[in-house]
Amino acid sequence: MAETTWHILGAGSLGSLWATRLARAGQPATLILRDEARLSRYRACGALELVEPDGTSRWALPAETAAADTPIQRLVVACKAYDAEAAVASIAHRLAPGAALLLLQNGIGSQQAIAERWPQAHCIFVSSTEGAYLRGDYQVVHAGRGHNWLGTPASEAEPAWCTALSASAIPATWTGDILDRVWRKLALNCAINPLTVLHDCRNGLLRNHEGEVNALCAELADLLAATGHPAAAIGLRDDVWRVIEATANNYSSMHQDVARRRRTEIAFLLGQACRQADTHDLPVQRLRALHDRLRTHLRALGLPDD
Ligand code: NAD
Ligand code: KPL
Repeated sequence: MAETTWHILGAGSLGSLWATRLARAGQPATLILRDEARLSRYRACGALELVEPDGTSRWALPAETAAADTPIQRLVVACKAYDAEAAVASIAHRLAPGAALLLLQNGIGSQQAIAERWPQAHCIFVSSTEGAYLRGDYQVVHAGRGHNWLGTPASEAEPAWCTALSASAIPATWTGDILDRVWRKLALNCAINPLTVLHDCRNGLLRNHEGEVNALCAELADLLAATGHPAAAIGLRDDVWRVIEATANNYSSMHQDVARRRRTEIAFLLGQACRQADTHDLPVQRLRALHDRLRTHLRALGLPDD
C-alpha cells in the first residue's frame, strides 16, 4: 500500500525544516503554497534548500496551491498562529475524514479554534523548541536543535505514523500532557519575548531586568495554576533563567519579527494570557501592563498590535 503523503501547509521556516527532513527520509511530502505567485517562484528555485551545520542539501519536493484537488490525509500546518485558521479553511474541502492535522503554532488559541471548527479532523497540538529561519526564498537554516512534543488535549494514544518523525530525524515525542507543555512554552515566551522587544535587546541582556522578569514569572505561575496547569508552573522561574542563559546571544522570535517589521504573535501569547486571566478573575497587573506597553510600542512602529 502506498505511504500516506505529508502535506505541508506553509513553506516558511518551520514548514521547510519539516518538509526537507521528511523528503530526505524518503517520506512522500508535498508543499501547499499560499498562491500561484509563490508557486511560480518555488518552481523557478526548483527545490527547497536545507542548511545544516554539516552542509547544505536540496530537496525537489512537489508543490501545489490549495486549489489542487488531491485529498489530504495528513497535514502539517506550519503557518503563523494568526494565519493558521484561514489557511486550513483554504484546504478544508480536501480533508479526508479523520485526517491528521499537526498544528505547529506557538501560543494558545489558534489550535483550539481549528479543532473546534473541524471536529471531524484529528487535531494534534505540537510544541516545538526547534529553531529555524529563512535565509532566502525557499532556503531554510536549521539554527537550533530542539524537540517536538505532540499530543491531543484528550490525551489520546500515539498514532502509528508518529515513528516516521523520529525516523526522519525530526526529534519528536508523543505526550499525554501536551496542554501543560503548550502552556509552559507560552509562559516562557511571555516572560522573555515582550521584554526583549521593549528593551530592544538580546535574551541575555534581560539579566539587567531581573526584577521585572521575576515578577512576570510569579504572575505567570499563578495563571498556569488557575487555568488547570499547575504542573506547568513548577520551576517556571528557574526555567526562564535557564532559557535566557542558554539563548543569551539570540534575539527572541518576537524581537526578530519586529526587527523585520512583521506581525507578531502577541495575541496568542500575552493577549491570550490576559484573556485567560480575565476568565479566571486573576489580577495579573504586570502582564496587563506589559501587554499594554507592547501594543503601544507596536502601534508606534506602525505594526499590527494584535
Ligand atoms: P514563517 O512566517 O517562516 O512561515 C509561515 C509560512 O506560512 C509563510 O511561508 C507563509 O507564506 C505561509 N502561509 C501563510 N498563510 C498561508 C496560507 N493560507 N496557505 C499557505 N501558506 C501560508 O513562520 P515560522 O517561523 O515557520 O513559524 C510557524 C509557526 O511555528 C509559528 O506559530 C511559530 O511561532 C512556530 N515556531 C517557529 C519556530 C521557528 O524556529 N521558526 C520554532 C518553534 C515554533
Ligand atoms: O521560544 C523562544 C522564542 O524566541 O520565541 C525562546 C527562545 C524560548 C525565547 O522566549
